[in-house]
Amino acid sequence: MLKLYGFPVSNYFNMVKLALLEKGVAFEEVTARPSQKDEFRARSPMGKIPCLEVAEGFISETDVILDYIEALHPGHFPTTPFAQAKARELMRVMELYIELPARRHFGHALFGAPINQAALEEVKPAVEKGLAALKQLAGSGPWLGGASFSLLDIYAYYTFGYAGMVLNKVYQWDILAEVPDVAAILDKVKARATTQSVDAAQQAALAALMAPK
Ligand SMILES: N[C@@H](CCC(=O)N[C@@H](CS)C(=O)NCC(=O)O)C(=O)O
Repeated sequence: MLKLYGFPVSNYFNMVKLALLEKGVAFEEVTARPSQKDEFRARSPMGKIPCLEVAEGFISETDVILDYIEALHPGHFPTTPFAQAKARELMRVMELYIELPARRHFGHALFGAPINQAALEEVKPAVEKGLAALKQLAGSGPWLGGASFSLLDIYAYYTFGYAGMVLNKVYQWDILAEVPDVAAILDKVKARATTQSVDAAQQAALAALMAPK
């Protein structure tokens, strides 16, 4: 059986978990925190979560894991080369130009670390560019990838989860208001029973993490 390493606070872990649930693929969750220890880097070379254990070995990096799952259990990604390339372009834009810049404020907004002054100036214009690119690339619905619910919707949902919360806290900036069509799609993702179960586990894990020790 597939083993998914990570823990439910992680937005990337939750992307893979939701994809597996949506596809009805059996998997086991193995609790793991990011770690630079040799033992964990043997599984996930950058020490990040998630990683996936399959019969032949380990796979890390969320988009690569999603590709692998889709190859085994198709149905949630475009099938023609150009549409696949455009879908990957959209996912890359969300990761590199929305999630990653917003991540520079995660320590402060989620865990009370001091604000990163350089990030305060740099992040907002970076995310503005990412949102403009997303707007340009997103089709006309009803889902991000077109006619049907796909990995793109899953990727977007967990990209915007923390990024939205954090940028709101730091800049009082509602990034979803900038992309209302995407916001409407994410509302539909949120309403799915699978998403609700992933989100409930995330909330419980977050509450445990924040609880006074
Ligand atoms: N590019 C990676 C990002 C994964 C990632 O950043 N995971 C976080 C947890 S949400 C992590 O492991 N952080 C620890 C670190 O960056 O060392 C992916 O797509 O899986």
